[in-house]
Amino acid sequence: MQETILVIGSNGQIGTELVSKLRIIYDDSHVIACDIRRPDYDIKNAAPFEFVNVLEKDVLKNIFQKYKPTQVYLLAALLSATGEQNPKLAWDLNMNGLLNVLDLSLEYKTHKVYWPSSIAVFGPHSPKNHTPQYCVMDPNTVYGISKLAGERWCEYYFQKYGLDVRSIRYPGLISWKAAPGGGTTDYAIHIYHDALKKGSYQSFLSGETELPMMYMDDAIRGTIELMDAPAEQISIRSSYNFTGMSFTPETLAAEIKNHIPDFKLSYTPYDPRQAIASSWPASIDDNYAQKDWNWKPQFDLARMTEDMLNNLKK
Ligand code: VAH
Repeated sequence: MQETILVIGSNGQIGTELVSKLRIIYDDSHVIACDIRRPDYDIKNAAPFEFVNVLEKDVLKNIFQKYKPTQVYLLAALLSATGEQNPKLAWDLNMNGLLNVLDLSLEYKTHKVYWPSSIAVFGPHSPKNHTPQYCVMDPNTVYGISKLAGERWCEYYFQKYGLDVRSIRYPGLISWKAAPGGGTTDYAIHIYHDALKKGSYQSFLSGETELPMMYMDDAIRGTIELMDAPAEQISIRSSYNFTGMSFTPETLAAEIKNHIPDFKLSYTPYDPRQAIASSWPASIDDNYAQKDWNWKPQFDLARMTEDMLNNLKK
């Protein structure tokens, strides 16, 4: 059965790499990149691209009508830091964008829908270490609130209407190909760029702030492995805990020093993103992902740092 896949939010940090990977696996012309912004690459020669604002349901409906997608990935969202600067837009985009896609996926009998959640769904009263799949979740960012509500809607559309929606609670994602999207974990990307450019970095998170993280290669592979798993193996229809590693700015700097011995890490004065990071888990228990669809990360801090620096040097 020929797959036709819509990737909405294709220009973002995840979308850019997901589209490239899907176009290797499936026929180029059957992976349609959709975004509100024109992509950086030359769209005249690249595979299908559609301008889509996921809040314009009539425009979105025309895209579903045109392509009759068998799979839809909805990645468009405002992340934690930018969401706090524009709470109502973050809620509107993250929530109503999802509901538009869920409704149209039902209407057009899309086989599988993917929607990312985040470890931002946990809050100050969630267990801090090895945070379990089920626990108290009191997110205090609009981003986290919208992702927690979105998880409830995904499970509802599965249980009530049988829509095959799948989701992962991404940790902080680190990559070099596309710019990060305004998150709290973005320090772990900027540090590599500055280490090469300036030999130093001023972190907006304190040195001992431990957060769950993952290299983008692992995140993309895990996402596709989840989407390829047989439906009967999927026991979580809200969103799977998922992680690669945990580290602090200090341990990250120490690893960078193995490559750039004179690298200096310093800290900015208090930054609002510290409060967000402090409300999140330090580490995640992703035993359900391991059990249900055999999740295993392949990048640790050392291998990620080597790959990041080698690629950014090019
Ligand atoms: C953010 N990168 O910082 C995202 C992610 C867990 C963090 O959700 O908002």
